[in-house]
Amino acid sequence: MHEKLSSIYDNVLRRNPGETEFHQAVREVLESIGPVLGKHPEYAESKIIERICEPERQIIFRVPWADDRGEVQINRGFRVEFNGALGPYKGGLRFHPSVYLGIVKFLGFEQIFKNSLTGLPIGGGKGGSDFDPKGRSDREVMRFCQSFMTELYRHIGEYTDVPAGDIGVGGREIGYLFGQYKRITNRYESGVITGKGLAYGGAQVRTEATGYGCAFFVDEMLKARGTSFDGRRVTVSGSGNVAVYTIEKIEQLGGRVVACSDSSGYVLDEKGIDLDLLKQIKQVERGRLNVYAERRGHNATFVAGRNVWEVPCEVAMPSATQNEITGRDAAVMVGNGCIAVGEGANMPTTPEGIKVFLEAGVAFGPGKAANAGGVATSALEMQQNASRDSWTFEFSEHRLEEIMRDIHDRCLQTADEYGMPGDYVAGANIDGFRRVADAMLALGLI
Ligand code: NDP
Ligand code: 2IT
Repeated sequence: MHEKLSSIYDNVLRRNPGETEFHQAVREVLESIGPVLGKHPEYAESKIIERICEPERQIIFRVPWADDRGEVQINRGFRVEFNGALGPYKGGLRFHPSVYLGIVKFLGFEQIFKNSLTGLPIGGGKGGSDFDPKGRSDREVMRFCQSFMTELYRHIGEYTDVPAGDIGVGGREIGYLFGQYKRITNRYESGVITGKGLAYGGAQVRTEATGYGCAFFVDEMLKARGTSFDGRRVTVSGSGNVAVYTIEKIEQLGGRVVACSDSSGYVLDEKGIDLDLLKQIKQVERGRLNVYAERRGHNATFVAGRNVWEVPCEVAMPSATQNEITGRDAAVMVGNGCIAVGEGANMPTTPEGIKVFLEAGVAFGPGKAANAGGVATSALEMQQNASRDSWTFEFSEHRLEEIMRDIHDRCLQTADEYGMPGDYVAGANIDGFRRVADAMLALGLI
């Protein structure tokens, strides 16, 4: 790492003790942007990087609620408003027992550069709670969401901060959150949250956008190497929102997805995942993946407690959570003939894993580029809400495809410009950083 950046990184470690995921996300960006400082001394002079590493505002609050037995439960809520140079803070809410400040800050930090890469006017933020929705009734989830919003509402707004979903926060939760916001404020402020249902201000393609966008991004990487998804063997981790629509688009593009997972294990289905069955189990019944294998019969097997990356594949789409591909997993994947990786999840590959992929010449699409289709389509939802319009599915999907192609091309061009051809990690970090840095310079000492 560039000497100046290394001392900035040491300061980040000192100022944010114990927040290992945040450290990892910062390190990855700082390792890429050294060459930019050579070309732009004004960034270092005005301490842009030090400022970017310090969130503009961090909100932590108590979320009390009563479960179905009447017992009082207490969770912790977070919203980190990281950088508002490009637009209102924008980023999802994650409900998962592992959530703490270090996770929210890593996600918020990634979001700054991802949102910048979309080219749309959105700043970076993230939030969530250590609430675990698993096994909770709809009514419990509703009471939790209402209590969460009873504090959060005073910090957000169409022009201030616009949350959306992430792990554990899908259409059901967004509905309850928006309902409570509307009730407290007595405003039908559609643009305050994205991922809304189509019946009340949601946008076509937002549900599908992250997965579809990630498949489009990998399709572009494959095309850049003169090949395609056609006939390729693909594995996907997770079986939530991102995973399901990644599988759907890859099947449409001619690929065959043979495995997907959840935190209990993975399912192997050599004939290709039956998407209707997967959606029924995961989206309607909110069930576990072993049920998929039971109902699919002899075509599929469920492998409990093991890692989906042991299944040989040509293309891998990690779509579950952070640090799910280690250096060892990556080496196994490369050994099995993996030629491309598209990160649907945020930071799913460890630094050691990224190194293995890049050294092996794998086409590696980092999350902040490859999964930007979700937040980009959220920005399109904000645009439709602001103009009280709604676009067709076809038009919205076409916009998403254009945005993903544009991000892909800019990552490649930027990597070329800095003498690192084919390195999408460097391309994404540098291009995302430059736009935020230029806006911050123009806005004075903010
Ligand atoms: P969902 O809650 O819909 O699905 C998450 C999936 O990942 C589930 O299958 C879940 O399994 C699995 N998973 C979650 N945590 C773990 C864990 N600690 N270990 C193993 N498996 C786990 O979330 P999304 O699909 O929305 O999000 C998936 C990833 O994509 C996240 O990294 C998120 O930040 C990222 N992302 C999401 C976007 C969106 O628009 N939703 C946009 C861009 C990125 P189980 O049910 O067993 O826990
Ligand atoms: O990580 C992400 O980009 C998201 N969870 C989506 C954020 C958004 O505001 O749509």
